[in-house]
Amino acid sequence: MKVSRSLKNVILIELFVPITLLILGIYHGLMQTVYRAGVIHQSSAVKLDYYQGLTLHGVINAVVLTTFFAVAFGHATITYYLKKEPNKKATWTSLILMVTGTLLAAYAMLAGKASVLYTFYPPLKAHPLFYIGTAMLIVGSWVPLFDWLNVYRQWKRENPHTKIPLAVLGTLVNFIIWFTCTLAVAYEVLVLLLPWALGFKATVNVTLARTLFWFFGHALVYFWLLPAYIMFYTMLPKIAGGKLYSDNAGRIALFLFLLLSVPVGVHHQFSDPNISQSSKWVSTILTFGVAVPSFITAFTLAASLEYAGKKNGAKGLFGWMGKLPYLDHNKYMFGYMIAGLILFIFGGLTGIVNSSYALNNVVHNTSWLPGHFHMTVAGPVFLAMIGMSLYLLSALTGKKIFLPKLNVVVPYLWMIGVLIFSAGLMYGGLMGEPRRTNLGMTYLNPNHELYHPQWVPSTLLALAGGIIMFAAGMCYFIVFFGTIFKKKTQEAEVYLPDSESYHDEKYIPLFNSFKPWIIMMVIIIIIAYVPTILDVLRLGGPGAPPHLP
Ligand code: HAS
Ligand code: CU
Repeated sequence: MKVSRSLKNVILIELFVPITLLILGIYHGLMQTVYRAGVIHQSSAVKLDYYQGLTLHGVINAVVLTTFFAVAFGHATITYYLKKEPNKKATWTSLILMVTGTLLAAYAMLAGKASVLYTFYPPLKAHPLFYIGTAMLIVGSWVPLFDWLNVYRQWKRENPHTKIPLAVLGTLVNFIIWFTCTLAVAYEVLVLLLPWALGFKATVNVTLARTLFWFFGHALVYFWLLPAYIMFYTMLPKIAGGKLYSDNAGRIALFLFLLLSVPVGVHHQFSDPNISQSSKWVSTILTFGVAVPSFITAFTLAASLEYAGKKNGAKGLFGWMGKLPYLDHNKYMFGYMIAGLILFIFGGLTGIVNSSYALNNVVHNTSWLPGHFHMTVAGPVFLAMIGMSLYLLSALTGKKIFLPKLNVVVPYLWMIGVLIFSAGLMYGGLMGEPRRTNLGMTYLNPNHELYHPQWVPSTLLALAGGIIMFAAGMCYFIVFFGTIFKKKTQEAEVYLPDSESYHDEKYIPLFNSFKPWIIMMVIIIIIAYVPTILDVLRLGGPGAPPHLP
């Protein structure tokens, strides 16, 4: 379908800005592995501090790229499936807020005044522009939700008994989760951190800030994941040559995410002293609950792919795995999705280890954690996002993909890199290797009294994986920017592959309405979070002394 010039430009800018910044983000990812392995002493390579580089890496890759992409992809799904465009003023207002916010935060980080990592825990203090920039990025991403809801209501009036298209349901669920969870981080930033950074307040309640952050922070990971899930449900079966095994399974999974994404944040605070054990236990149980929609997804997608493989001529129990279009460069989105899914099997399993209250003691704050989250956010999320960015770029500009045969191997190269990288980090983590620590300077220096030889092989393994990931990243940039410079050779229009469903499932009102689910979501959040906040307020939190940087 054709889209207006204005919407096309908004989406293209929302893809171009974060992918360009990603060059910096990926570079700092490589440098992390280099410094941690002690191969190069940081100050000899660039003047950036270790934590400054890590902040740039985390904020650009995990916050900027994901937020911009979610908005751009949301515009595409709403427009394509509801056949109505979002409001022009709203799309531009959102874009301007997000770009300005990103530039302010980027200034603070590049100037070395906000080396607080993407979690910005106090008592680490950033320059006020970092907080203002982040708040603008978030508010900018709220604007489309309210506009899309208008478009949706209008569509619903015209189509009262039609199923909400799955991709639209997913987009709206995702942004409702996002709006709910970002209220807490907005409060943290505007009421606790900004007045403290500006010098109006002498101290800050550290535990309260962390609790508000994680109210946001866990839901954030599903805000990253759901655009990928939308692609897996609606596009993957079709591209593989089959059908979606169950459309209702997709609806149930998405609504379960709406219920359970927010109230589980305390599983990041199992080691925080000011939260009671009962709140932590509730968080473990609810986290096991939020893994259920991912299990539903795993089985539904496997069934859909099995059907596709068999339609492509596969025989036997596992023959379907060999009859999928892994290296078909015309169907490159398949590779970007399947490589992510394979990584997510391991990302999901390690997540369940993390969420088990007792086991968490073994892995918390070790390098096991970045091992886990590179197989989630740098797995299905990242691959789906960069693959779809390329797809939308090509569709909206009418240009063919540059070097398609290189493009089709990028996701597999990335997958191999992440598997090696994460294996190294997790192996080290189980031997106590800390995360967020520049090991190279002390622990991996044989002449230093803190020398830890057991972390040498693990950090070298992570380095090897990091180099492969970097190489895959560079190949992607060549394809993405090469495509921009190609000549237009086809109609510029958006087409999103839309899988038919295998079963003829009836219209079920409960799976086509948001209200009952939103009410349940609020109730579960209250049950999980009121006792937690009371714990934090009752047991107090150490205030940060004013002189800390
Ligand atoms: Fe996590 C920490 C628990 C999912 C990201 N997580 C993190 C952090 C990040 C992150 C960034 O409970 C670090 C935060 C920080 O900086 O401190 N996580 C979980 C659990 C899940 C989970 C239970 N995490 C994610 C996702 C992320 C993400 C998704 C990003 C997008 N995580 C934790 C916990 C911590 C944590 C604790 C805190 C630990 C600590 O101590 O600090 C679950 O949602 C996972 C469920 C997933 C599955 C897998 C389903 C498999 C699928 C693939 C099927 C494959 C097919 C292909 C069909 C059950 C869908 C087959 C075809 C072939 C051909 C083979
Ligand atoms: Cu979490």
